[in-house]
Amino acid sequence: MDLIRDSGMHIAESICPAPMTRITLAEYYRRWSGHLTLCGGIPSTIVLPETSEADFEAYMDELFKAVAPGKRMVVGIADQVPPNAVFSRLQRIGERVAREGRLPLAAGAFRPGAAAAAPLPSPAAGESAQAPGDDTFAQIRQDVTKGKHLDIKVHVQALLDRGVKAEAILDRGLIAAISAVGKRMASGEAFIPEVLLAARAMTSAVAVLEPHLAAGGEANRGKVLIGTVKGDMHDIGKNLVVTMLRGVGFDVRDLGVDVSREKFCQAVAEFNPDVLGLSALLTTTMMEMGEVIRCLDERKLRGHCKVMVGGAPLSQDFARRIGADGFAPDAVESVALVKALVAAGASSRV
Ligand code: B1M
Repeated sequence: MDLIRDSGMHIAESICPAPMTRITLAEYYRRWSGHLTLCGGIPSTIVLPETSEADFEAYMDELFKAVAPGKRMVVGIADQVPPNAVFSRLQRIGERVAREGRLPLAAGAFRPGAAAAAPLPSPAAGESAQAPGDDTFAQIRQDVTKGKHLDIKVHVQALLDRGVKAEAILDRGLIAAISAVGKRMASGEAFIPEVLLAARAMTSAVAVLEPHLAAGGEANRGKVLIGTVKGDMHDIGKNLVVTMLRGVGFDVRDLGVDVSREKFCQAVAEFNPDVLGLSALLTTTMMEMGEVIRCLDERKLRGHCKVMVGGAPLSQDFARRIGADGFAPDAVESVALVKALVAAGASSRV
């Protein structure tokens, strides 16, 4: 970055920041803007239907803060507007630049998305921000945020001992906190080491919750093979799915993360599962799921093996488009879906 800054060039065109690449917009602006005029700054994935409305809005909320005071910045979509962009988002980008883009930008001054930067997501409908019980989870949310992987075990156990439900600890404590960390990561306020520490704390807390989340199983329900696709190292959500499925009696073989098509196909041939589960957390790796399915089809390995997909950027529609047999938005739903897929047996698609 320093070589480009010092090169004598005047313009850096098609700046494509995180989440599509590794460098945040705030970082580009901080390091280059006194020397180069920056063009771009909005990754093209942000306007694709695969990116949720919430993530699109959160990105736009952070944009003006990231490039304040805004000199030598020409906002645009890098490196081009993709053909399948959601048109209304292009309109909203224009509207927001017109409304909020007056120079000099004061970092944070025009941000309607204060909620996106808040430490916790909004409470559920019908629940006030100060609803009774919200404080109950404050300590473990803080443990995740600060990466306290030892303290969190004690705190989670204390909540369980008080009779607080494991599902509530997971949803309102752990997932709420890791989601907030993710938002800070997207806006350049949190960096990989911090996220790794948060992920480690979350993993050690889930280990304490596991026996409580997955109680009451019956043996021999069927066989499930599961893994995170090639190029993707995220496994916290996938591991929760594994815990829930094992808990209700499925025989689960977990191939881990960064699993190649070849490895999935070999394992399907050997293990002969009723269901193959594919997980992906990145918009850049979700397309790999379709390739795995194509590979299975080519090798005629989908006889009675159904394919379930899951992961935050996915949707039912995406699952249908890549030829999966089902999509589960979370670990609880994945249990119901696997039961249905095993029961359905043969070849019906979503
Ligand atoms: Co990553 N990361 N990350 N990260 N990370 C995200 C996903 C991101 C949204 C953060 C952000 O920018 N806001 C972003 C993706 C953006 C995009 O693609 N559009 C992102 C990025 C960009 C990256 C890197 C590229 C960062 C970089 O290097 N610049 C890098 C990629 C590395 C790689 O994979 N090649 C990276 C790295 C990492 C860490 C290693 C630091 C760490 C992962 C640690 C680990 O998993 N062991 C990490 C983390 C922790 C996150 C966030 C903060 C949290 C993910 C998580 O665990 N959520 C995440 C932001 C976010 O999600 N808010 C983020 C909690 C978990 C319970 O939920 O995984 O959604 P989830 O699982 C749910 C459902 O999705 C579903 O059930 C689960 C439980 O209910 N589900 C399934 C999941 N899999 C399923 C499979 C099924 C069924 C349901 O059937 C098979």
